[in-house]
Amino acid sequence: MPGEVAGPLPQKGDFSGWYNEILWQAGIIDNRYPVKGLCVWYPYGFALRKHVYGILRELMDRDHQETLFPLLIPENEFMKEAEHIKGFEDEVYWVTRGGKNQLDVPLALRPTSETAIYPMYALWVRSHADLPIRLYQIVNTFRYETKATKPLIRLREITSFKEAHTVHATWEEAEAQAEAAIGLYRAFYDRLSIPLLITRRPDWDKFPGADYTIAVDTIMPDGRTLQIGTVHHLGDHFSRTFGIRYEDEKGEQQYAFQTCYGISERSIAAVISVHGDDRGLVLPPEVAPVQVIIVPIIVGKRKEEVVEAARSLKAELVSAGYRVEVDEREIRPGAKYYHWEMRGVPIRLELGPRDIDKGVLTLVIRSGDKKEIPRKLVNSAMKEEMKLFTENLRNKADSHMRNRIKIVQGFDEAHDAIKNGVAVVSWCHQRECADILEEKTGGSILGTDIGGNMLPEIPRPCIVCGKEGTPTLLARTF
Ligand code: 5CA
Ligand code: ZN
Repeated sequence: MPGEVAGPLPQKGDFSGWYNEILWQAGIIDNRYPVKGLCVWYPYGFALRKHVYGILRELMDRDHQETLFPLLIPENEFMKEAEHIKGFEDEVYWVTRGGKNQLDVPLALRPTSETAIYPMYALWVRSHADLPIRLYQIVNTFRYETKATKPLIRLREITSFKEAHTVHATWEEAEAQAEAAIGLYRAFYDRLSIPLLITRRPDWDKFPGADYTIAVDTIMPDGRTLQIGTVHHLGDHFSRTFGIRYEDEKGEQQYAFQTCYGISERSIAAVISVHGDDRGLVLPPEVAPVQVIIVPIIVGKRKEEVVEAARSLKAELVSAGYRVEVDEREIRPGAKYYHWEMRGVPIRLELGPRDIDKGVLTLVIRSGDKKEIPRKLVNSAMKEEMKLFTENLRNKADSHMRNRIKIVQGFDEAHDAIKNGVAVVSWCHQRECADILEEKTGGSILGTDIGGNMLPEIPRPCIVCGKEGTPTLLARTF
């Protein structure tokens, strides 16, 4: 079970050690499944996933519909879009046998679902009145990743792939949808108090088959960036290969325009990594599986009375809508504190005989602050404390990120800046300059700034060739 024979958690400064250990010690996932790149969700991790994806569903459901397509894609459909195949062919798992029989048509395990969904869209779309279509699904996808796999970050089975696929009458409407999708991802990550960098990917690094790709990244504790979502304008590339056509108002056949956008359990990796500390997880209250842990301080004869008081406190908070547990185990309070801090519980309430006599509770925030509150006011105190806690998380994460973004002029300065964060350079959008820039600094181009990254928009000479450039983000990436 999680946390059993746990050694001390490495300091967060040793991010890689900390990350690998915390996933297990906090009961998020077990990485010991006997297939590389596949992980098992512990129940506590699964509960965290449920709350995070609950937010995502709530946002999507406002103007999308949830759906479910098959996992298997016939080879002939998968092979239709040339760019798309080129992008994915080295990463696809193939099912080639059913029992002892060789299959006539090999079946791909979806690495993403364009080629599963679009043949059906070709059947569904008939007239302009059928548009727009905005569907999404949350499924597992499979990618035979060749770089080192990492739990929640680079998986071969992505268990929590939210992919949206939309169809529109015009290029402009698809563009507006891509904008709306970025807004949606902003809202999602804002609820998780995760600050974002939003960039337009260089043309040669866009999604295979897209007109352009917008990426959202965040900065991890070791200064590397993690791409935690992408939005793609697909133009009419896929509609032409799959024959997704509609009759316009004049009765003429037109190819549709499409977008797709995706988020994976990297969103959960970001929550864990950005907010966690040396003592374990620090979870935003909205997604914490346990929001309040009640620890009865049991001394001597009044044990039953204290446990009773703790249970009725729990009942009151549960009926007010909070997720609450009482830790009644026969172990030292210190061991309980350690256990729940590791799991990121935002608020701890301690309750002993003296507190009962005084009509108070001892409240300890996950950040460490401790205070006494009147027992009677516990409900409103929870609400207030969780709000404050969330604001503090957000402010801390924001300022942390801001401090890690540096506007730089030369290669050496860029090289230094990306040791612990993101360098902003001016770049002219030419491939040759990008190659030189990446080689001289050891960084990768995330993309060009598209606003919202708190950067001044001043055209300056390209750091490589001196022609006019635009602000571009450079980092070491996951
Ligand atoms: N069809 C499009 C949009 S749904 C698509 O597949 N886009 S993607 O390839 O960019 O994937 C979407 C997001 O999934 C990425 O931004 C990244 O955050 C995440 N992702 C990609 N590969 C993996 C992986 N191997 N493990 C975990 N997450 C991944
Ligand atoms: Zn240049």
